[in-house]
Amino acid sequence: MQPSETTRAQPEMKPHSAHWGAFSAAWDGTELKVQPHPRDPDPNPIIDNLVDALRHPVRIARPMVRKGWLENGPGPDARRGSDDHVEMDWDEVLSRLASELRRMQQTHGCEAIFGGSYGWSSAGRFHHAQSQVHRFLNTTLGGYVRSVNTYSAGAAVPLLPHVIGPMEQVARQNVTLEQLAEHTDVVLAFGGMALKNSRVASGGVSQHKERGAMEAAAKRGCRFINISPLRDDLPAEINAEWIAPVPMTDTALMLAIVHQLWLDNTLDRDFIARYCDGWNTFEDYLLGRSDGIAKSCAWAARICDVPEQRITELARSLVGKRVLVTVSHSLQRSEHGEQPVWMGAVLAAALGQLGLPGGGYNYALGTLAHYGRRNNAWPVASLPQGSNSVKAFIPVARIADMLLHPGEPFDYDGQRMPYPHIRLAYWAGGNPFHHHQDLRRLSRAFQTLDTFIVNESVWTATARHADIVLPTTLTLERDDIGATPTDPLVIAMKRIAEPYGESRDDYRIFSDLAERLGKREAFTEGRDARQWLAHLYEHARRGLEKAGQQPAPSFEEFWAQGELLIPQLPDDGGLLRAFRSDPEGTPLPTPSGKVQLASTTIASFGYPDCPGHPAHLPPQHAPTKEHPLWLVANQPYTKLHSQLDFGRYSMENKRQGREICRLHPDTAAAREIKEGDIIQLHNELGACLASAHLSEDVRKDVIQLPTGAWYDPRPDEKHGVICVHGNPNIVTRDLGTSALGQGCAGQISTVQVERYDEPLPPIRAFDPPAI
Ligand SMILES: Nc1nc2c(c(=O)[nH]1)N[C@H]1C(S)=C(S)[C@@H](COP(=O)(O)OP(=O)(O)OC[C@H]3O[C@@H](n4cnc5c(=O)[nH]c(N)nc54)[C@H](O)[C@@H]3O)O[C@H]1N2
Ligand SMILES: Nc1nc2c(c(=O)[nH]1)N[C@H]1C(S)=C(S)[C@@H](COP(=O)(O)OP(=O)(O)OC[C@H]3O[C@@H](n4cnc5c(=O)[nH]c(N)nc54)[C@H](O)[C@@H]3O)O[C@H]1N2
Ligand SMILES: [Mo]
Repeated sequence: MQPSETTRAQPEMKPHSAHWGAFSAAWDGTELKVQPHPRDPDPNPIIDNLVDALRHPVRIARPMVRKGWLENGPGPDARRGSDDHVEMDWDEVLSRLASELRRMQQTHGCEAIFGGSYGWSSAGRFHHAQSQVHRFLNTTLGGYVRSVNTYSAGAAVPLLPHVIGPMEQVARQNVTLEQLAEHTDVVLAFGGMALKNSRVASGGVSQHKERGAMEAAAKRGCRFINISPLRDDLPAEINAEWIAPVPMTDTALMLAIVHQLWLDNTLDRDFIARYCDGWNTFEDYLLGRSDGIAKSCAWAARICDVPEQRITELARSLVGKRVLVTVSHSLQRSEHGEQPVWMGAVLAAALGQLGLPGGGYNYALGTLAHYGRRNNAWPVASLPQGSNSVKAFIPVARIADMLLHPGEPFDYDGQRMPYPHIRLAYWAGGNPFHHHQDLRRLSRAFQTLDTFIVNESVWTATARHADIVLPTTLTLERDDIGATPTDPLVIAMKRIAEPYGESRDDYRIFSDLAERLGKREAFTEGRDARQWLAHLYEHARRGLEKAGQQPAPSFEEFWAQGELLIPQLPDDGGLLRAFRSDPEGTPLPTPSGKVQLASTTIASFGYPDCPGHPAHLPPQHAPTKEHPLWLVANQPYTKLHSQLDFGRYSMENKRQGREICRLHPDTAAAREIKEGDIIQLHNELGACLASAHLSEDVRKDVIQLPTGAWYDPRPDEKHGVICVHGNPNIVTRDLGTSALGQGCAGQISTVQVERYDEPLPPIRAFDPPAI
């Protein structure tokens, strides 16, 4: 060994955090060393995507302006997405952008500015890009058209308050993993509880406890039933049973279970009488008095493609057991996604389990690390957003509809409103060309804008569509505070490396833009980034003191220590436990104060796609002769959404540079597809390539291509556009879940698949564009 190697100073490992967990890292100028937090029993391998991210060529080094925008000025432009960009220095780009923002506000008002900017951003509380852009638009221009709800739970968020209570309480402050480990006899997991999903949480957690809790429960004898088109939506270690119904038929399966309980007279009628409202309406539907069809096991067997006897046996096996029903977010991310969310609550009520330790209904338990945990006694600090003078909003996944149909009406949760006419959109911290459906339509939608601005650190397809691209730092290039409502460790997220190229923090970008709009003070309140960290910390520290907790150290002490463990609230079972023990004293926040097995409010909306009780509603888009397979486009194992798709762990798990698509060996054989072949998935919207992986863990009429591969479109004679990399959103349909929620329905589509024998087009998604 060279003496210089042994004596070279090793850079210090410093604490940091990401949505996939707390870690420490050190950067020596060429390589990043990353280590998960020592208290993490089950670290998330996604952490390895950071290793080669810092100086990857796909980083954006300097501000960029689209050629067409520079030459012709603001205005609708079909070149967006295929145009070249030119470099511009910071001073000039910020001045031009400030005058465009002023022009927009003065000529069209803030109602013409879309600032929804949906996306996961990074984990820190202060540099959270979405919060930054919202605060900027509010404090400098007076507001913006916002979006409500999430791609995660677009149907569940508006539905649950009508039925049982706010999502936060049904998902997050309900049955804990501790209760599951100790009390549950049977977990009926609709959509599974995949560890790849539950090891992710916005803001990050320092301990991934899901695997341990499920193992402990299984060891005690708890029975896990994975109801999903994919076998591995529950971990192999717990020996789960697998029931694989046809996608989007879960409501029928749940109805049949309740029907069987009715037949056997094993319904918990006392529970229903005391705690529920609307049984008669629901029963009329269940028994077929209202529509002539009894929702029997035989009926469901035909719809779900699950043997009748299996459903009957399943129903009978639940009686007298501590049953926990979970419904993953994915089930509601498709047409009529409201129905399984509602029916899950009805099933748990029919079993009389709501509010019992380890029992009842925990919507979305197992889909994100925030669920199933105790909540902190410390309120999470976050950047104040200022106030928004614009009242107009859209449900988040109606973005393309809004841009393509200004002024036209849309329905949402009992209201009818016109789509605002948007001329300028500002995005920071999201990637619509990852999250949205029917990407060709989305591309057309962005072409209608006068100006599209994107703050990004890497050349995503969204950045490539922008007129102005402002390069931002990665989280590793700045100081921040890591804190979530459910993990007791607050982390001093320290800067690990210098900013790349000329990239700047979103905060600095917005501060300098605010300056040019004459509003610097309003945006910054006179604080620099460091002073904001101290301010946010101090705010929370005082809150803790007020709550009668032990005094926490000062910001400087906390920063020097690198982390702080804070107290958590007791596991009290939340809203549903309180309701169970005293239904009159602590009623549910629903119209009747009880669980709504049917809802006169929802019935009064008159929506055919969301009636007044949970129902099995066949989708508009079921498989056809042309598109005979269901596509499950779920969350990726190897990354969070599209973030760091170019990173090590993600890249190692591609083949020939393509995303991997799983299909059943029989489905493959019928198409002469072998392991590792490049295949093409297509439907009426477009096509994409992927590498075929044959697996018996997939239903025969289902293929699975996760999201996350960066959109890499090429013109295609037959299909219009083909994504050569494997982004499934080229073939997902841009539909709302229903008139009630208008949520994203991107989880499921229908496609045909075949072997791709043409010469393989190169991947260009990670090459910087022509400059
Ligand atoms: N077909 C299909 N589509 C889906 C889903 C599905 O199941 N099927 N799931 C949906 C779901 S649940 C979700 S939540 C969405 C996720 O969609 P997104 O949240 O939009 O996806 P991300 O890849 O996390 O995008 C975050 C972007 O922010 C950028 N970023 C990170 N930190 C910063 C920062 O500090 N500053 C700035 N300016 N930028 C930053 C990253 O580089 C990245 O491009 O996808 C949805 N799309
Ligand atoms: N590694 C990783 N983890 C993540 C994310 C990520 O991008 N990467 N994203 C995070 C985010 S933002 C969210 S919102 C959550 C999302 O959590 P989910 O939406 O629950 O996650 P998915 O993986 O999309 O779907 C879970 C499973 O549901 C099954 N499924 C799909 N359709 C049906 C159906 O009709 N019926 C039944 N019974 N099952 C069905 C699929 O087999 C799929 O694997 O995950 C979070 N966790
Ligand atoms: Mo999500």
